[in-house]
Parts: sequence; structure tokens; C-alpha cells
Amino acid sequence: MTLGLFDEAPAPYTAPEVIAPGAALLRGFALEMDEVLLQAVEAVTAAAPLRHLVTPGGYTMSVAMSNCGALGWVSDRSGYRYDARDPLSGKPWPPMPAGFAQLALRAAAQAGFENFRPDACLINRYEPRARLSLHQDKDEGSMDAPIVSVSLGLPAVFLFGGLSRSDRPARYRLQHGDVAVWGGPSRLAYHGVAPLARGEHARLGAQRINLTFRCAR
Ligand code: MD3
Ligand code: FE
Repeated sequence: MTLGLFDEAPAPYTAPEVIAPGAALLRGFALEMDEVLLQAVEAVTAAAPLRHLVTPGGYTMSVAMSNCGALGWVSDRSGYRYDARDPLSGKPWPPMPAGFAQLALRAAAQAGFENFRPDACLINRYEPRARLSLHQDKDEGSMDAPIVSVSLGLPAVFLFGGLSRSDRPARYRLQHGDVAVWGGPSRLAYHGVAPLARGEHARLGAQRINLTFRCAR
């Protein structure tokens, strides 16, 4: 018997939803590899634990963070920077898991950014009430490369503003498996995450994990 064109279930189709020039939402793009991603997150955070960083202004962040890849984003009283070592252990960050790099490359290409090879992945863990106030990601060496983000666990309201802090942000609900790509004219857009609402996710419980892939060099 010959398999017809429609006899096999197609991979879930995620047409990129362009939300601004250079910015696209790929809803459900990471769904079929969520278990691989979460096991990699567990391995990375076993070696480099999630921790609440202190901002240069002396505030402790409500989001807990870790990193993998050649460089990791860190903050302390002296400022924000990318560092090759985890300040908790003094050791290099865990390497970028192969599945992470592959997902980031495929998602960026889907949004029109070919050859995306991130050297840093920031892992953010939100518990209910954790939030990220409006900011720009401008500590990276290259503004030509996009940033790819992957949402896992509880849904969050993502705030997407303009190039000026005072631009009123649009709101998008990001769910488990959603991927977003931010580059070109949107690379320096102000953005943030509203306080996480209480809830229970089947795999992750009362938390949201966000991965952001960056070219820090
Ligand atoms: C828009 N994280 O870690 S990811 C961050 O959900 C960060 O944890 C959020 O903002 C989170 O810096 C949002 C989505 C994102 C990432 C980078 C962007 C949106 C962006 C850069 C430019 C514009
Ligand atoms: Fe950011």
C-alpha cells in the first residue's frame, strides 16, 4: 500500500505571527521537544543552580536565573555583564545542550534570521508574583543577531513596547511551547513580563521557565 500525502499526521504547523518589524511569535514551535528541553534545563541547573541576582541598584530580582553556553549573563552591585564563569562556583557555565542550539537555530531561520549561533542561553525561572520590569537587552556585543526566547510552564503576559521606554507596551500571552524571535528593528525594543499569576502546570507545577538565546560576543 502506498502512503498518500495526507495519511501521516503532519508536524504541528506554526506560521510565524509577525508582531512588529523583526519580531515574530512561533506559537507551539517548541511543543514537540518540551521534554528534551526540560531535561536539559534540569541538567544545567543541577550544575549551575538558579539564583536570585542582585541589581546594581541593590534590589534582589524576583526571577531566579542561571545560564549555559560559553557566556552567561550576570548582575551584581558592580553592574550587568556577560561572564564565562558562574560566579557561584568559579567554573565555566555548563555547555549549551545540543537540543537548545538546534531549536534556536531552527526558530531564528523560521523568522528569517539564518545561521543563528548563540553563545549564551539565559534561563529564567518565574514563580507566582515574579516579574521582569521593562528593559532593553543591550549588554550583548552584537545587535545584528536576534534573540530567541522559549516559554515553558505557566503562561505569562509578555509586555512588548517600542524603542522608547514611554511607549505603551502591547501585551501577549506566552504559553508553554511558544517561541519568539526578536531582531532587526525590534532588537532594542523595551520589553518585560507582568507578575506571574498563580497556577499549576502539569509538568512544571507553579513555575514558568524562559530560555533566551543570545549572541553575547
Ligand atoms: C524583545 N526575558 O531575559 S523573553 C530577558 O520571558 C527577558 O523571561 C523575558 O526579557 C522572559 O532579558 C522575555 C522575550 C524577549 C527577549 C529579548 C528581547 C523579548 C525581547 C529583546 C528585544 C525585544
Ligand atoms: Fe530582556
